[in-house]
Amino acid sequence: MSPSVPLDSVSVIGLGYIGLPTAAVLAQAGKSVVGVDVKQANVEAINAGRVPFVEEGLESVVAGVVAQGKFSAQTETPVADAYIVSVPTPFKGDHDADLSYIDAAAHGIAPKLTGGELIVLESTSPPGTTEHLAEVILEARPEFTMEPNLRNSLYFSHAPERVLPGRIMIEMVENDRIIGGMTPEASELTRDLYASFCHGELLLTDARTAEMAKLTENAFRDVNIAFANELSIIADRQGIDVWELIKLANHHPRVNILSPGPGVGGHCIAVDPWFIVSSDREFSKLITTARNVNDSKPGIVLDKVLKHADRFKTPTVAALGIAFKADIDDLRESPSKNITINLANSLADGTVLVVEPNIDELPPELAGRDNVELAGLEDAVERADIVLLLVDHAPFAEFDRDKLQETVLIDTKGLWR
Ligand code: SAJ
Repeated sequence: MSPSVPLDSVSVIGLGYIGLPTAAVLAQAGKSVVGVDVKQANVEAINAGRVPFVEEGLESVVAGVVAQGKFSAQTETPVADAYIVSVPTPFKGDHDADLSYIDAAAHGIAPKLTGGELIVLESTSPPGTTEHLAEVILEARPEFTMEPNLRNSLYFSHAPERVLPGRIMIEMVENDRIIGGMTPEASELTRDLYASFCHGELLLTDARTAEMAKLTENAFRDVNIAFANELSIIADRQGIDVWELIKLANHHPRVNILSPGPGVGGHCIAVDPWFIVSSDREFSKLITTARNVNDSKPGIVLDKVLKHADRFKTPTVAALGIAFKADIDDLRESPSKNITINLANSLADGTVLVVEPNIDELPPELAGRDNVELAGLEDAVERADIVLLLVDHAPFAEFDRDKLQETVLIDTKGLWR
């Protein structure tokens, strides 16, 4: 049985891609939620019912719960029954996780505690990070303990998020959820809190296993994409169409190869496997190699484009898509964006036409350059000597391929084959 601790008021620390939707669905489920973020501009936008990034279905829920008075945002950590820490965990130069945002959240929470609070870490983290969070808080407040069911108990757990950007509002509610407490009582309390909005199965384990499970999911995906990317490199050198190759191989009942592309981007799959590597460098050979294969792919795509561009005196390249994956506006850790930047750096006498239907202006790294333009699809394809398809955005899939007959086409996603 869970300890009898109230879970009516919740504070979500970090109102980014995960924290804000989590806060919104908790408020929708009837909790009194206060979100905390260091960015004053985001706090103000949220309190006006606006969302500072694009995520299908999120803004209407945020606007609704703000209007009902169930959710507000501020820069100071408040007193609450439960805290959800959802801050970034980037990696440092050596691929070790940077836990400074978690430490800052812990220092914000510690002075507010009165005993009996639940503190959940949602940020994707290396094994041992929930324990680290508990240690930081208990060091600041030595009068508390992790021992359950006492007046001065604190409960710590890890509940990693597993939602797919673009489908967050659906997956937040429907996906099964792994919950790993520092004690069984902490797991049970966390289950009670998440059951208020999550209809998926709530799977209880310990904190270390939960941390590793999240990393394992993304490393599994990274290793499998690396296999597809490696095949694409080998097939290209052999004059074999990798898309046909994979399609044929996938007819085998026990083969299911993923799709190659220009590289792996985003803040999750390209990052999380390094946390496994940094926790055991000696024995994570396959995971390290997969990361390196995926990280090598943008350079291989760039070399191929430059080889073709050599044939033209002043080459014009249309780069179709700079987001990190299809049908989103997220340019973070985007291999397509990096290829496009390197292309612009390499083609001093050429022009790069960037086609990205999900943005209105070029990102700072590409803006203001003489040889780079943000262009429409039809216009760019008409003007280009080389069309480089980098992202399988829906409008590209609908494009009439007959218009490409005179142009060199490099299709990294196999969309137009
Ligand atoms: N990609 C390929 N080939 C594929 C699939 C993906 O090249 O066959 C590329 C994409 O183009 C993109 C990258 O991989 O650049 C990652 O895209 P994704 O859609 O596979 O995943 P993310 O990073 O948006 O979200 C992942 C999800 N994890 C898994 O599917 C195991 C999501 O459920 C997690 O919650 C999220 O990471 C996270 O926050 O960790």
